[in-house]
Amino acid sequence: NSHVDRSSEHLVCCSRYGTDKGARPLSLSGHVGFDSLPDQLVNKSICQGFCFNILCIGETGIGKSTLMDTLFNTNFENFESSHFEPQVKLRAQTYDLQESNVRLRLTVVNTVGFGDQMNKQESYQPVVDYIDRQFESYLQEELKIKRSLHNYHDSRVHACLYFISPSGHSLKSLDLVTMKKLDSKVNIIPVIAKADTISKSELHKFKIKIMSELVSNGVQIYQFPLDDETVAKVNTSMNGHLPFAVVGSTEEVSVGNKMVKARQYPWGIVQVENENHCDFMKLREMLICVNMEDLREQTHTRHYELYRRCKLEEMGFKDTDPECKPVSLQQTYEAKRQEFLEELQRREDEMRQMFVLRVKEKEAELKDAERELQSRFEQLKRLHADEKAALEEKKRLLEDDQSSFGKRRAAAQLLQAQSLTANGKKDKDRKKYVHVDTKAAVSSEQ
Ligand SMILES: Nc1nc2c(ncn2[C@@H]2O[C@H](COP(=O)(O)OP(=O)(O)OP(=O)(O)O)[C@@H](O)[C@H]2O)c(=O)[nH]1
Ligand SMILES: [Mg+2]
Repeated sequence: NSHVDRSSEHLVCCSRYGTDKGARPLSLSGHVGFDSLPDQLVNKSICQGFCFNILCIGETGIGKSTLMDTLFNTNFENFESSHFEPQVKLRAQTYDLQESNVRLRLTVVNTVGFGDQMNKQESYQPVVDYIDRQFESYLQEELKIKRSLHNYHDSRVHACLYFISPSGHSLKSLDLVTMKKLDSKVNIIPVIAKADTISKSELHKFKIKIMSELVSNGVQIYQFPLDDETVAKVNTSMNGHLPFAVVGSTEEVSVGNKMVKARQYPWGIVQVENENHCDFMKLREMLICVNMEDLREQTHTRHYELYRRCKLEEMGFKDTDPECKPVSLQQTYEAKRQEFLEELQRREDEMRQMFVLRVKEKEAELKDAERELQSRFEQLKRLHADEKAALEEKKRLLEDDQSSFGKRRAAAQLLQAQSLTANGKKDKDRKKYVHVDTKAAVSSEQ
């Protein structure tokens, strides 16, 4: 049955393409088989499995983990955070889930410590950075020569559940500033958390207030798409219920003869899946059953595309030149390369000139130093010569003294010798007289 329907749809599509591209529509006279393409796609998708990433932004203890557990009918790993985290951290956990034969790789990212900072930027900036990082790693994979996008774990955030505190008053400035920072990066689905704590009339007014505040602050939230006729009606009606007021609970309570997920109070029971009690069912229907694929597609075609465009433009790539003529990537690359080489050349010349200048300066410095050394040397040489001359003079004087002293000594020696000789003669004579006298004395005694 579906084959028959789809083949007629295909003919419509072909004729649409025909008018768009100028191709001639042709009718087929028999079965060809390409009407099975959608089934081929379905089979391929089932084989590959799906991937979906949800980011939960909300103050500590607002009910993020409970809602996720309730949405996916399971117990994810939950860590209670304190209000004293020094900074906001993003905790991502990935799970493989299976429902009938469909496998879903689900990543739940939680903001830990969000809203506990004095400075609002400290709360939202880590979230912005996280989203950008996921885009960046996808872009890097896409830019690789050897890409493996078919088995790449896509961590880009497909849906962002923004948990609004059920104050019944208005949005906080942190809510507005955070959503404003994120609305061009991610599909924001605002939800009023713990909606069981707010009365029906207050909730109605609160929803209107929130929507008008979002509009007046220019915050773009995700709108359920209306282009697919099969879901346009439900999506239109659901867009009117935003933001969804949700209640989370994994506790089973017996109501009538069945067990339902509910929160029990002394005065009554709030049933999570009862549309009269809260919008939980609407959220699950819209997020998972109807628009999950659109959320993935919007992430890729709108948000990632914007990120990619800005990044490539930042890197200097453009689709057109200044005269609006189309430029290929190759041309841009060549132009960039040329620009780079010229810049390199310019820098090299600059460095060379600088080098020559420095060498000249150094040379001049060295010459000055050499001159100074030379003059110092000359001065020392002169000093040395003067000292030498003075010493020579002293030596000469000394030698003169020495020679005159020698002469005087020789004269003195001569004199001494003469006087010695003279004295010796006198002594001899005296001795001779003494000898004669003695002899005379002896002879007289005899
Ligand atoms: N009244 C009410 N309480 C709720 C609801 N959802 C969760 N809670 C309660 O709020 C408390 C915190 O819930 P969590 O789901 O752990 O909140 P959280 O945002 O994940 O907290 P952190 O991860 O620690 O920041 C628990 O006591 C929940 O039972 C709700 O819809 N209504
Ligand atoms: Mg939690």
